[in-house]
Amino acid sequence: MSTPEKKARIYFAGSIRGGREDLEIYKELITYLQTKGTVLTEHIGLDDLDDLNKEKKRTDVDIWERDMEWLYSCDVIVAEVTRPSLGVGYELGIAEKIRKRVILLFRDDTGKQCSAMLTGNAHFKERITYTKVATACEQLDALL
Ligand code: 6IA
Repeated sequence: MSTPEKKARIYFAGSIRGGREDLEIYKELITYLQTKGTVLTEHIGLDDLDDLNKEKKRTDVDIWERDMEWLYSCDVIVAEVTRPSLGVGYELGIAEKIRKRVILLFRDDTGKQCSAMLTGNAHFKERITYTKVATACEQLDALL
Protein backbone atom coordinates (compact mmCIF):
# COMPACT_ATOMS: atom_id res chain seq x y z
CA MET A 1 0.00 0.00 0.00
CA SER A 2 1.46 3.41 -0.91
CA THR A 3 1.80 6.11 1.78
CA PRO A 4 -0.49 9.07 1.13
CA GLU A 5 1.47 12.13 -0.02
CA LYS A 6 1.92 14.71 2.75
CA LYS A 7 0.21 18.01 1.95
CA ALA A 8 2.53 21.00 1.78
CA ARG A 9 2.03 23.50 4.61
CA ILE A 10 1.88 26.91 2.95
CA TYR A 11 2.24 30.20 4.88
CA PHE A 12 0.59 32.94 2.83
CA ALA A 13 1.73 36.42 3.87
CA GLY A 14 -0.07 39.61 2.90
CA SER A 15 -0.83 43.00 4.33
CA ILE A 16 -3.35 43.35 7.17
CA ARG A 17 -2.72 46.55 9.12
CA GLY A 18 -0.56 47.77 6.25
CA GLY A 19 -3.83 48.15 4.27
CA ARG A 20 -6.50 45.79 2.92
CA GLU A 21 -6.78 47.20 -0.61
CA ASP A 22 -5.50 43.93 -2.15
CA LEU A 23 -7.88 41.66 -0.23
CA GLU A 24 -9.62 40.35 -3.38
CA ILE A 25 -6.25 39.38 -4.87
CA TYR A 26 -5.21 37.62 -1.62
CA LYS A 27 -8.49 35.68 -1.67
CA GLU A 28 -7.93 34.46 -5.23
CA LEU A 29 -4.32 33.50 -4.49
CA ILE A 30 -5.31 31.64 -1.29
CA THR A 31 -8.07 29.76 -3.13
CA TYR A 32 -5.51 28.68 -5.72
CA LEU A 33 -2.88 27.75 -3.10
CA GLN A 34 -5.45 25.58 -1.33
CA THR A 35 -5.32 23.31 -4.40
CA LYS A 36 -1.57 22.89 -3.77
CA GLY A 37 -1.55 22.30 -0.01
CA THR A 38 -2.83 23.49 3.36
CA VAL A 39 -2.82 27.26 3.65
CA LEU A 40 -2.14 27.93 7.34
CA THR A 41 -2.94 31.63 7.17
CA GLU A 42 -6.23 31.59 5.29
CA HIS A 43 -7.57 34.40 7.56
CA ILE A 44 -5.50 36.84 5.46
CA GLY A 45 -8.20 36.49 2.80
CA LEU A 46 -11.11 36.67 5.24
CA ASP A 47 -13.95 39.06 4.84
CA ASP A 48 -16.72 36.90 6.25
CA LEU A 49 -17.87 38.85 9.29
CA ASP A 50 -18.31 35.87 11.67
CA ASP A 51 -14.87 34.49 10.86
CA LEU A 52 -13.33 37.94 11.08
CA ASN A 53 -14.85 38.54 14.50
CA LYS A 54 -13.36 35.26 15.77
CA GLU A 55 -9.94 36.38 14.53
CA LYS A 56 -10.42 39.87 15.97
CA LYS A 57 -10.96 38.37 19.45
CA ARG A 58 -7.36 37.14 19.47
CA THR A 59 -4.87 39.36 21.26
CA ASP A 60 -1.81 40.60 19.40
CA VAL A 61 0.31 38.28 21.59
CA ASP A 62 -1.83 35.26 20.51
CA ILE A 63 -1.51 36.31 16.86
CA TRP A 64 2.27 36.70 17.03
CA GLU A 65 2.76 33.37 18.87
CA ARG A 66 0.54 31.43 16.46
CA ASP A 67 2.02 33.05 13.36
CA MET A 68 5.61 32.40 14.52
CA GLU A 69 4.80 28.74 15.14
CA TRP A 70 3.35 28.47 11.62
CA LEU A 71 6.21 30.42 10.05
CA TYR A 72 8.82 28.11 11.59
CA SER A 73 6.90 24.92 10.78
CA CYS A 74 5.67 25.64 7.24
CA ASP A 75 7.21 24.15 4.09
CA VAL A 76 7.06 27.33 2.04
CA ILE A 77 6.10 30.98 2.45
CA VAL A 78 4.23 32.65 -0.40
CA ALA A 79 4.25 36.41 0.17
CA GLU A 80 2.28 38.99 -1.82
CA VAL A 81 4.44 42.07 -1.31
CA THR A 82 2.90 44.68 -3.62
CA ARG A 83 1.27 46.50 -0.70
CA PRO A 84 4.04 47.28 1.80
CA SER A 85 3.40 45.84 5.26
CA LEU A 86 5.64 45.95 8.34
CA GLY A 87 4.36 42.53 9.41
CA VAL A 88 5.16 40.90 6.04
CA GLY A 89 8.62 42.52 6.02
CA TYR A 90 9.25 41.18 9.53
CA GLU A 91 8.13 37.68 8.50
CA LEU A 92 10.41 37.74 5.46
CA GLY A 93 13.40 38.83 7.57
CA ILE A 94 12.85 35.82 9.83
CA ALA A 95 12.35 33.55 6.81
CA GLU A 96 15.75 34.60 5.49
CA LYS A 97 17.44 33.97 8.86
CA ILE A 98 15.98 30.47 9.21
CA ARG A 99 16.59 29.73 5.50
CA LYS A 100 12.91 29.03 4.81
CA ARG A 101 11.84 28.79 1.19
CA VAL A 102 10.02 31.94 0.04
CA ILE A 103 8.15 32.74 -3.18
CA LEU A 104 7.50 36.46 -3.66
CA LEU A 105 4.61 37.84 -5.68
CA PHE A 106 4.64 41.43 -6.92
CA ARG A 107 2.23 43.20 -9.30
CA ASP A 108 3.94 45.27 -11.98
CA ASP A 109 0.97 47.47 -12.92
CA THR A 110 1.00 49.78 -9.90
CA GLY A 111 3.86 52.10 -10.84
CA LYS A 112 5.62 51.06 -7.61
CA GLN A 113 8.90 49.21 -7.16
CA CYS A 114 9.49 46.33 -4.80
CA SER A 115 11.92 47.03 -1.93
CA ALA A 116 15.61 46.52 -2.75
CA MET A 117 15.82 44.59 0.56
CA LEU A 118 13.92 41.86 -1.29
CA THR A 119 14.95 42.26 -4.93
CA GLY A 120 18.62 42.65 -3.98
CA ASN A 121 18.60 39.66 -1.66
CA ALA A 122 19.73 36.28 -3.01
CA HIS A 123 17.49 34.45 -0.50
CA PHE A 124 14.45 35.82 -2.36
CA LYS A 125 15.40 34.44 -5.75
CA GLU A 126 11.98 32.92 -6.46
CA ARG A 127 10.02 35.97 -7.58
CA ILE A 128 6.87 36.21 -9.66
CA THR A 129 5.95 39.52 -11.27
CA TYR A 130 2.40 39.59 -12.59
CA THR A 131 -0.55 41.69 -13.62
CA LYS A 132 -3.32 39.07 -13.66
CA VAL A 133 -3.79 36.59 -10.82
CA ALA A 134 -4.24 33.79 -13.38
CA THR A 135 -0.69 34.43 -14.63
CA ALA A 136 0.65 34.36 -11.07
CA CYS A 137 -1.11 31.01 -10.51
CA GLU A 138 0.40 29.54 -13.69
CA GLN A 139 3.85 30.53 -12.50
CA LEU A 140 3.18 29.23 -8.98
CA ASP A 141 2.12 25.96 -10.53
CA ALA A 142 5.56 25.58 -12.07
CA LEU A 143 7.23 26.20 -8.69
CA LEU A 144 5.03 24.28 -6.27
O1 6IA B 1 1.69 44.66 9.59
P1 6IA B 1 0.57 43.85 8.99
O2 6IA B 1 -0.62 43.75 9.84
O3 6IA B 1 0.21 44.30 7.58
O4 6IA B 1 1.21 42.36 8.88
C1 6IA B 1 0.59 41.35 8.14
C2 6IA B 1 1.36 40.04 8.31
O5 6IA B 1 1.52 39.75 9.70
C3 6IA B 1 0.57 38.86 7.71
O6 6IA B 1 1.37 38.19 6.72
C4 6IA B 1 0.24 37.95 8.88
O7 6IA B 1 0.88 36.69 8.78
C5 6IA B 1 0.74 38.67 10.13
N1 6IA B 1 -0.40 39.24 10.90
C6 6IA B 1 -0.54 40.52 11.27
N2 6IA B 1 -1.73 40.71 11.91
C7 6IA B 1 -2.33 39.54 11.93
C8 6IA B 1 -3.61 39.12 12.39
N3 6IA B 1 -4.48 39.99 12.91
N4 6IA B 1 -3.95 37.81 12.24
C9 6IA B 1 -3.05 36.98 11.67
N5 6IA B 1 -1.85 37.31 11.19
C10 6IA B 1 -1.49 38.59 11.31
C11 6IA B 1 -5.90 39.72 12.97
C12 6IA B 1 -6.44 39.99 11.58
C13 6IA B 1 -7.85 39.49 11.29
C14 6IA B 1 -8.86 40.29 12.01
C15 6IA B 1 -8.05 39.46 9.78
